[in-house]
Amino acid sequence: MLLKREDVQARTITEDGRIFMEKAARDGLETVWDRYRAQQPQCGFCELGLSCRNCSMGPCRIDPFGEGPQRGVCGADADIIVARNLGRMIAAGSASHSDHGRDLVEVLRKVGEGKAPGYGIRSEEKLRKLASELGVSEDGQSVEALAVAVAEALEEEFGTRKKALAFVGRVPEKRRRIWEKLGITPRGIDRETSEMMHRTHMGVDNDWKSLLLHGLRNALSDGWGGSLIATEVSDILFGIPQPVASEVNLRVLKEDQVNIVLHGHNPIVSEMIFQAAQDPELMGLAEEKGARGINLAGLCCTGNELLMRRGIPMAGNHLMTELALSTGLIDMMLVDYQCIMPALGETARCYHTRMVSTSDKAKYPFMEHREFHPENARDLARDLVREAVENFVRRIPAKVLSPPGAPVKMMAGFSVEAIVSALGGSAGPLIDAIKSGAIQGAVGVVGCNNPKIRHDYGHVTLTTRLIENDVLVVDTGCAAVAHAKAGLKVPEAAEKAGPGLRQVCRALGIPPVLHMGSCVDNVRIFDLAAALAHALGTDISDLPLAAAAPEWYSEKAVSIACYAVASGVYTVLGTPPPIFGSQNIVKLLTEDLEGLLGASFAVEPDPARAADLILERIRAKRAALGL
Ligand code: XCC
Ligand code: SF4
Repeated sequence: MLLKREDVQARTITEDGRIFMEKAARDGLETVWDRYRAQQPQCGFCELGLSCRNCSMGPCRIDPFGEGPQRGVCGADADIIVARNLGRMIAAGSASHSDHGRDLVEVLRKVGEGKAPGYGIRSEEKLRKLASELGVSEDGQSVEALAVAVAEALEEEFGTRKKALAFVGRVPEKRRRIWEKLGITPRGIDRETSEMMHRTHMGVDNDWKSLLLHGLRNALSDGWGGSLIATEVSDILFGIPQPVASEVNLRVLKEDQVNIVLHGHNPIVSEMIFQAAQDPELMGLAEEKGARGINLAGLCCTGNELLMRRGIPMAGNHLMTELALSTGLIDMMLVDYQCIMPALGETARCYHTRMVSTSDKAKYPFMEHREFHPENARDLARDLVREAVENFVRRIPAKVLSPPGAPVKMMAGFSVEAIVSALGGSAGPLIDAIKSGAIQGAVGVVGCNNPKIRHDYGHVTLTTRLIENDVLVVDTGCAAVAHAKAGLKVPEAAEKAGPGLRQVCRALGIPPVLHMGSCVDNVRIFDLAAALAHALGTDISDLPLAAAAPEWYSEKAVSIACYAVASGVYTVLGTPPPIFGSQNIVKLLTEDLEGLLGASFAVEPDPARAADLILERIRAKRAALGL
């Protein structure tokens, strides 16, 4: 399977990506790009959102040219089918984030009950803040008892019968009134997802507008519910991120050290592995085996979580996960859930790498399953690190290729708390910089990689344009890793920013692109936006803000994009979502939502043009504010 040089160039902008795509091909591996090619042409009905298999009278599809059938067997037309499909994508995304949140709440409760050895409360400050927000009385409670009470209150949010989630209280009042008027204030987190599955069953909600409105409500239950709980409880258990220096790309894997790579999303397992890797006994064992130490590195969002709090380096983002294995240097890869390609286990069989799955709800072909629970996590993490160390000597020299050169330096750890403290204690200086025009606006560039788009090209092109135009970029997830690899996350990158943003970054010693964390941490961006809106006495939709997901692939990204727009933030998608089979829905999402929510979607695969759309939007918002 030899690759043509042009193919490699067309697939990624990264140097390590190119080197290891060729290495993978030499080793006879099949990668995500090969499988993508083998799938061509992909189904046009599905691309347009026009196929349905929600029941067994089908599957059905609608002819987009108007010549063949215009209704499914049940009578559903294009609008209904597209809306139902989009609704189910949102439900799946929201469920993923929220279930991740639920797992953290379980650990919080077990910590309070003294049943989670090795875990603890790292941020009592955040625990107390949440307690007061949730109306949990702190009177005379020990920290442990408070942890249990807060966990109980959070469990209630998943199935609450209240009219609104507790965290809706963070949303500016004007926005809350919009949600009330539209009937999309999110209630119980699980309720909204479950209701979406119900509504999209054959013969339930057959009004495409009401289906889409519920989609927004379901997404809001993620953004102001499930994801937010995941982020806040992670901060309580593992600490609030603070600015930290680290490194990125495949060169963070070290030939002379035991390399353990953590891939997935939930910090519950990775934090325990981090602790075990500090153990002097295990470090001694590594030395005995001839290694100079135990090196941890991250992939995807579990990596981002560790990077944000511990400065652990990142090996890469979503499309680098297979290529990381092809270094032959990974002694163990531990995965939890989400974005872990089921191909990885088989890929690893070409090397000595031990692949270990850790979550009761996520198993994969050709991986060993070693299940983590709060009770056993500390001991199991030690066992696994020991096994990784023992595996170091089994490397296959003929299959090892050490990435040449040095990793790229980066800075991460920009929680809202860290940003506010970098600004000297309040959001005031940021507001002043926006008012004066030194910073024209702020944009969240987030989301995945997708083999449909040249790897990292969408992120880096868009973000470079934005900072050149004095727009501050905040990022999360795989986009953040792309920016870091491109060198945009060091204070010196201020050179690449326009004059206003450059000056602000220099004065504060920060990069022009601020790493705010993993994908659930997108809620940090909305917390910041809500705080700015409060400070200015306006709604989020009045601010010069936008969001973009230039290379998104995941259902989670659909949920994020929907809660972004419903929260008042204009959002540009690079990969086209499967909605183009319904002109009514395209018009609603890209135009009419503006009148209802003060924000809408745009779809623009060319990142340079996406930058223009965003800059235009920011100018219009500034003008409306009289800036
Ligand atoms: Fe997954 Fe979060 Fe997407 Fe990356 S960015 S591919 S969702 S790891 Ni979230
Ligand atoms: Fe076909 Fe309707 Fe069944 Fe969908 S729900 S598969 S459109 S009959």
